[in-house]
Amino acid sequence: MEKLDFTFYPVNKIRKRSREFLALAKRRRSVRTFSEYPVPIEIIENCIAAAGYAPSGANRQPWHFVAVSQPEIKRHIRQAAEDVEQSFYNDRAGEAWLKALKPLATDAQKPFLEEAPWLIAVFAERFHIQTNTETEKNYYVSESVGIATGILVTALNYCGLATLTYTPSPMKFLSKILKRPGNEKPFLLLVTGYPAEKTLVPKIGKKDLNEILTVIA
Ligand code: IYR
Repeated sequence: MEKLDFTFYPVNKIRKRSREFLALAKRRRSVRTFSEYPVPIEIIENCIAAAGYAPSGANRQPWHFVAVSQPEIKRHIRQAAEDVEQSFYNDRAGEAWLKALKPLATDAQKPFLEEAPWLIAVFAERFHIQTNTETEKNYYVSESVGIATGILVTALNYCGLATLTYTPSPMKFLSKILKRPGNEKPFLLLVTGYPAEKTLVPKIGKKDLNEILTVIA
C-alpha cells in the first residue's frame, strides 16, 4: 500500500467546480461533420493516457486503443463501415429501430470517417494472454471499457474537440483492418477533430435531472 495523494478543497470550491463541469458537459454534442484541420498526436495521446487511468475490474485495464490518422487506413475503414451500414439500413435495422433513429438523420454514408483527423478504435480485451498456453480472465470488461471510453470522450470534449461515438454493427472489420488479436473485441470507434464549419446537430434534448435521479437522503 502507499499513501493516497488527494487534494482536499473546501466545499464551496467543490460546488463551484461541479457547476463548471456541468456547464462543460452540457455542451457536448455528437458531431457527424468534421473539419479536416489536423489535430496533433500529442493531444490524442494525452486524452488516451487519461482514459487509461479509468478504474477497471481487478485493475486489469482490459482496453486497447488504436489511433488512426493515415488516410489509406481511414479509407478502408470508411469503405467497410459503409458496407455494413448499407445492410443495416436496408435489411437489419427493422422499422422500430429506423423510427428511433429518425431524429438523428443518419444514413449509410459515413464521409466523416475520412474527413476527421483521428479515428480512435477502442478494443475490449476479453481475456489476457499470459503465455502461449495460459490465459487470464478479465473482469467487468464492458463496464471497464465503457468507463474508459467515457473518460476519453470527456477528455477530448474538455480539450475543445468534437467527438462521435460510432458503433457500426458488426464491427469485426476493425479487428481485421487494424490487425488486432482475437482476444480483443472491437468496442467502439471514436471519431474526433474539429467540427466542420456550420455543423448542424439534431434538435434533441436530454432528460431532466428529476427523471434520471432519485435522491434518498
Ligand atoms: N450505426 C448506424 C445506426 C445508428 C445506430 C444508433 I443505436 C445510433 O445512435 C445512431 C446510428 C449509423 O451510425 O448510421
